Amino acid sequence: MSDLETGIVLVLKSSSRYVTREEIAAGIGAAAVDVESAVEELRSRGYRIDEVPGQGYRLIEVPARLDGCELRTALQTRLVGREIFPFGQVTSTNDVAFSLARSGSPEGTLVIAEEQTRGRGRLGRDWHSPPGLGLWFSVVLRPGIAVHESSTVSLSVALAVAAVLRDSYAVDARIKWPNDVLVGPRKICGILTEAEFCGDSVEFIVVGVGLNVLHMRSDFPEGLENVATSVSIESSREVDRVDVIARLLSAVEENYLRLCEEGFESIRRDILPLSSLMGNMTRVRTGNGGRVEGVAVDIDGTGALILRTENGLTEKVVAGDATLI
Ligand code: BT5
Repeated sequence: MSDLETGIVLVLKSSSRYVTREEIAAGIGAAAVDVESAVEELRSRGYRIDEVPGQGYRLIEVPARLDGCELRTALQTRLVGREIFPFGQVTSTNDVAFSLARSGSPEGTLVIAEEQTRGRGRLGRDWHSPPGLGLWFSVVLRPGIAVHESSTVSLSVALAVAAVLRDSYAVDARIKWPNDVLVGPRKICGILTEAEFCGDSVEFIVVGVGLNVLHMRSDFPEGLENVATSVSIESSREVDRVDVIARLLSAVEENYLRLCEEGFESIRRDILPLSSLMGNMTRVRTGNGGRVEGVAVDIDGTGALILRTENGLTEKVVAGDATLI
């Protein structure tokens, strides 16, 4: 989507009346003749733009799909989404973002898809990503942290998701260490971070976010209908995917910059009261087939979960799948 098209959509959105070709051109510093062809291009992409001779253009409707132009005009971020790769269908946005990151794409690059055919969770698990219902996206970040601090990035993103759901949609979202956002026992969002390392430091991290947005209960397949939920199911407010992602990416950026500039401590303090595990008996299955049980008492400065076990000792868990007992 060109800057010209993005500019036209912004001008039309900011006006409730008809705007002439010349006014648009002057507003965005383009030639009037180019405005005409760009409007045609926007129409071919699903924008309904009315035209009245002598009065100009008026935006009637934007495409229902998540369109690159719509995103560009909605985003209020400086870093996240400064390059956007929108797809109709993709295997996994994390796969695309990972190769982009490897080939040097800048920090903040956003890959987003209407549908993923092989959406992934952790440890090879599937992530259900049907078309038109959710937000399935990945962001390339280059935080300059040590390998053992990697989980602070996904926790910062989880906090951003939970805060937006709480503040803008009145959803009682909680963070389940290490990578889920839940409403009650149901999962509304999963986060998958995949990183490339250089020695002891992180070269880049791809943060993949899957947020169920417009699903009704019947949209979830067997097996997920009792464990998954969506923003539309949980919120009584109007839910629009472009609005949701604009808010989400602003919050992700804010937390990420806070993490890079101030460290994890203030984010950690915000996470603790929203953590679904804190103070509760928790079982964590660790990657190597191990199992730790205890009361979750803290998340430390590296993002690790601290459990107090039955014998009164504290155990630090760096990664794993946590469930409440
Ligand atoms: C996660 O894994 O929760 C990370 C999910 C990350 C998805 C995003 S979408 C954009 C980007 N591209 C990708 O390919 N992935 C990322 P995990 O903790 O392993 O949870 C996976 C489990 O969640 C599955 O085994 C199911 O039980 C459940 N699940 C699958 N799809 C779901 C959905 N849409 N909503 C809620 N739960 C789901």
